[in-house]
Amino acid sequence: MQRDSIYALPQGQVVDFAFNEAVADVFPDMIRRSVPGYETIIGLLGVIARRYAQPNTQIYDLGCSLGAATLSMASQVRADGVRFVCVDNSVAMTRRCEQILQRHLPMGQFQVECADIQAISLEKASVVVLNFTLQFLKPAERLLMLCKIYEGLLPGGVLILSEKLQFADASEQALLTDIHLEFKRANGYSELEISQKRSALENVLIPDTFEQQVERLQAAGFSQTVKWFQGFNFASLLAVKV
Ligand code: GEK
Repeated sequence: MQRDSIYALPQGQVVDFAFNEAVADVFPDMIRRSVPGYETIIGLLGVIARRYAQPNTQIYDLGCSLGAATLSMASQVRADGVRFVCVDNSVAMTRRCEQILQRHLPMGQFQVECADIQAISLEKASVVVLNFTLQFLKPAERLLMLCKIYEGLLPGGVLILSEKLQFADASEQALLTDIHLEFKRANGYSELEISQKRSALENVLIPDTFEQQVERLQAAGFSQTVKWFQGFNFASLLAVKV
């Protein structure tokens, strides 16, 4: 695994974060050292998919990056005739994702598409994963995305939605941000790396509160929403289409 040192040297002007070749090269290390609980979420969402995957349906991994969620689900799902559809709009990610999945899954069991997740249509979906992806869409476009997912899900289907959270209560926000900073320091990031990455993400990753997430899921049609994981200011929700 290549170590992430993208923000280790001072950058005159920090430009907006992009999922380019340099990021794709170090992505597994970057996300593991930046998102508390990432590896646990990846492992456990496979178990959730195992519970909800229906035979002869599709499982969508939206904003798949290198396909970690798909690999976890593929190792757990027992239902027959399930196909994985992995979508990401970064060609650097989808090229690598395709190669990784080819090594682990039979051809015909998966498809990797380089596309904006807002432009695809979902069909016969029993499980949809948005693992830290919705937060990169413009806030005004997020509800429409969830409505589209709801429409594409079969009855009994589920959405697994993981997001960085912000908190309406200022002291809760300060406390969890502070612990998250310590998590990054504990994982070897310097103060310079932390502050340059923060600037790069400022206009790109816009977090919502848990309450906003639940309201939006309900507005999209999901009648049951459960928070099944939280690590500091990062959480994962399960939304069920009854
Ligand atoms: C994982 N789910 O390892 N359309 C398609 N892809 C997008 C869009 C969009 N509109 N916006 C962002 N992306 C992965 C981790 S990373 C999370 C997901 C992070 C893609 C983007 O290219 C990137 O690969 C992914 O969403 C977000 O479980 O880096 O914090």
